[in-house]
Amino acid sequence: EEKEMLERFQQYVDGENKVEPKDWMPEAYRKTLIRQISQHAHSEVVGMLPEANWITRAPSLRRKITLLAKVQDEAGHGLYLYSAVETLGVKREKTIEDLLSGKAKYSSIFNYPTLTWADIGAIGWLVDGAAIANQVMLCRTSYGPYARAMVRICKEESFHQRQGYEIMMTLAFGTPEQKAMAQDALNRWWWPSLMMFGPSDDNSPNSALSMKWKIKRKSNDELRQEFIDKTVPQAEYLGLTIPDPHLKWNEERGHYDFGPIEWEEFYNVISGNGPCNKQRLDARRKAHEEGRWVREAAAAFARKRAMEMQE
Ligand code: FAQ
Repeated sequence: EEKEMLERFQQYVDGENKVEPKDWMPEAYRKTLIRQISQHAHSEVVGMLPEANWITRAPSLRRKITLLAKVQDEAGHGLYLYSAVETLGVKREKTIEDLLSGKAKYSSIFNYPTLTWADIGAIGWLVDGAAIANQVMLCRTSYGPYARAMVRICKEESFHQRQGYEIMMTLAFGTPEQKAMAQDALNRWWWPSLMMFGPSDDNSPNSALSMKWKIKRKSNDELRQEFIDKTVPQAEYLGLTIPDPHLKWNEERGHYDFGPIEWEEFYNVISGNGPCNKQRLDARRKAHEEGRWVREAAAAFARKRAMEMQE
């Protein structure tokens, strides 16, 4: 009977239908969604930290307002995604506990430091650019609540990407010192941005099932290539050099060829040993403790309101 259910589920998904929270789904489908969506939510929240580092030092009021709005958007994305995880039958408190204990993953990219203002430009341009490439495909993911959250998140990410590229334009077309800052930021963020797409397809244990069930609609390597193809002309426009001597247009493939990725660095970062992993988790733990009274007060207020409604 289980086999029959599985077959029917596959047909349903193959027919481009959305799976909704109360529908029957294979346990492995539920599990991998809980894993991916909660990691995604954690990434949005931890992702606020590298940029928050520059809010108080933004070079103008206008830049400060824009950056503040962007960082607040990321908090919002985290909240939609925690809500989407809850539709799968886990409490958000549990997923957050897993983040704070170091058990759950979040995107490798947020374990790198933001050393100069140009990093804020590079993050918007490259990190949000990579996030969009990945999330546009997730707008068509088979799980309804995740797909719908992605539509709105993508709209906001496009604004973030332009915000970053505009900072890069200002710097790249500015003084030689500003241009050098932009180049330095590109040098440091390029390779980590390519790692955001995850391991190469032949080393990606979750891909087979996720593709079969249409949770993922494009493979890690496909998306990485799309991102490179889209970004190279943007770097050329800025007059900046991508730090990859092997980068070259391949007429036959219709894509850019690129040099080898240092996977050892990637695995080192996702196993907790990147340059800022400890700092990021310490910051989240501190924020969680300091916010405890707010959560308790909100819960007490909700209980009081519920009692008043009964009377
Ligand atoms: N970092 O078998 P696969 C943002 C893990 S954008 C850390 O290929 P899968 C916006 C993977 O979880 C960033 N871990 O896995 C923003 C798995 O470990 P597990 C967030 C990674 O799931 C911008 C193992 O390696 N976006 O936040 C990474 O099929 C600016 C094997 O990998 C998303 O999360 C990595 N880069 O494919 C915010 C998008 N890559 O769980 C602020 C949704 C892989 O088995 C500022 N997620 N791993 O222990 C996805 O599309 C997928 O989960 C992939 C990985 C593509 C990331």
